[in-house]
Amino acid sequence: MNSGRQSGVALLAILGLAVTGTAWSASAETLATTQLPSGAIIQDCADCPEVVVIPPGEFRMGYDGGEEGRYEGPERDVTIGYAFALGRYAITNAQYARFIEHSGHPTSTGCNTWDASSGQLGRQPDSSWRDPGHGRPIRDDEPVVCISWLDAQAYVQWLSETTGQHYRLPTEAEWEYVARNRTTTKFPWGDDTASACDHANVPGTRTAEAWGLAWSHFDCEDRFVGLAPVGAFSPNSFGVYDIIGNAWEWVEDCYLVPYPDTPVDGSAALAAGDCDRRSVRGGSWITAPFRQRPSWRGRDPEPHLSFIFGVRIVRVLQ
Ligand SMILES: [Ca+2]
Ligand SMILES: [Ca+2]
Repeated sequence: MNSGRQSGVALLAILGLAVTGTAWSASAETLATTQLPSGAIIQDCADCPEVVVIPPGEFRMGYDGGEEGRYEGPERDVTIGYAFALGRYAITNAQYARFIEHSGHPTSTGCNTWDASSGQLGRQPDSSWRDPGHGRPIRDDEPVVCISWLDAQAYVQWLSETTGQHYRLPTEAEWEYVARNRTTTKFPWGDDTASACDHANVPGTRTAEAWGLAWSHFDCEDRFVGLAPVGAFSPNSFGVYDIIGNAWEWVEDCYLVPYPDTPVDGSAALAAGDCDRRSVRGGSWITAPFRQRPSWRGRDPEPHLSFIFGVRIVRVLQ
């Protein structure tokens, strides 16, 4: 993370200001957050997650190819007619620990982790975000994992209450709009797979060898075998880090297949009654290449805990 700039950002945030890394700060106090430029960073308290202003825009969402039983379409044009602010990074262990400490929210246990002794994925009764099966202690600056969609909802509710701002999960459309990085290529960096290890924490040759992966990986030598600290790779064109790879990110929508005709305005698709499964996006440090594409959709029940599932948040601008 860019620690040298963080203190300045936090200081200005305390004063109710928002800044980008460059020229602008002096006039910020006179602007409403809805008027902030694309790329501006907002931080509502010194320990709060940084969010980046994302401009309105249009994009082609979905994909009409894909895996059998995992349809990503139909492709459709989506117009997001509003600016919003998206987490610059995934929520970290330090940020989640602060939430647990101050909210009294219980720690969910029984996370699905990798059992090294059996070489299998399985539910470990004592496993939780504090011990997600990394084989080492967790780091403050890496994404929190082993949190459920329900935990993620509790987090944004608490953050909203403590800051007086409106935080929520991203919608699938908002998430994919940013993840596509203004491109129509297979990956946000282009179509090639050989350079993937330069752009995101995805499984390369080192991870495949260390974990004995039974599925495909990228043919490049990866810097991180396992979860990486947030911000270890370059941001995308919106100023957002790690949206592809590292940890999957829960989103607001119910997992509906195929996509319903509406909404196509950036809002979340929701089920009429209870939702069986929620969408989760973006792949992880151990996910096969095809599932690291921006349009690919994971799906799991709301209470599900996984050692590769975390969350990124949205702050509504007002
Ligand atoms: Ca890696
Ligand atoms: Ca991610």
